[in-house]
Amino acid sequence: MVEVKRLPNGFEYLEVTNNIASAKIALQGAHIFSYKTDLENLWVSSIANYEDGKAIRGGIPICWPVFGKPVYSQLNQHGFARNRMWELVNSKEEDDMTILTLRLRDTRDEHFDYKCELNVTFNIGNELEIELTTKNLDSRAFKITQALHTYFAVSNISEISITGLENKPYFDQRDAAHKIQKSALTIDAEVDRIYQNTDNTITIHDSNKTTSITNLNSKSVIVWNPWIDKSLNMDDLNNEGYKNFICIESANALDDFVLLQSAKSHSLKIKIDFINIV
Ligand code: TA6
Repeated sequence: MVEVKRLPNGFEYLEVTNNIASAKIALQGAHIFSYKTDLENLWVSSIANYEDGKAIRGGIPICWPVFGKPVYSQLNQHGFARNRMWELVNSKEEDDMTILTLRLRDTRDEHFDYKCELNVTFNIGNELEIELTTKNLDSRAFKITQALHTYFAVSNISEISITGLENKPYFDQRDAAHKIQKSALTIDAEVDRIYQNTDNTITIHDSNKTTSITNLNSKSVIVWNPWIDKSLNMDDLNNEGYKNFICIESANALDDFVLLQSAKSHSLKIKIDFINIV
């Protein structure tokens, strides 16, 4: 079942239910902010904003047509797709799987003045698959960077480990230095890193769950957690909130930008498999 729901302030979202999973996707930003199988798999801040023009702190914001705040662009951090209204253009329902496609009609901006089509397809079932497709309808080529900025719910940030990034180079956004990841990643301080030349699969090991993330057409992965001090300055994250999420973002960033020629398309695709340990 797919229903359109509205919060008292008019904020609209799609509520999806099938035999296996349920999900909530805000029309602003095509922003999935709940995906439940047995348990909730995505993290959302308890004081997140659900209102026009503000991205929800949590779930999977779509960063497009830029990731971050690159020096070559005057666009706002993470672009405008996460703050604009998308529309549902296709849905297919089976007992164990719901497939929804949303489209952003308004893809132009004074700082990104190209004609293109932007679609995102969600496959909601035993796994969560997301495909973000940009098609260039302009006569000129353009460049994008992008990310599916996933906030994964974790039981305790200090107790997880992340594998699949070993021996990979990364750009540390904290001190603007290039480094190499030596072993499995554990978190005990703020992290804000853009891993480069990444392989397809990254795994989060938690006490109650193993999450495997498979990326296609993407060679960059961002790992972010604001830790204590940064959290204190964020008005949509409470002080303890950082303990229960890790952002692992499937991206095309830095040198892994996408140069899209006229009439060509590019799809950033992820498949996430959450396996509960009983
Ligand atoms: O992806 C990591 C990052 O770019 C961080 O630098 C941090 O600022 C985070 O995203 C959240 O950005 P936002 O604009 O959603 O507050």
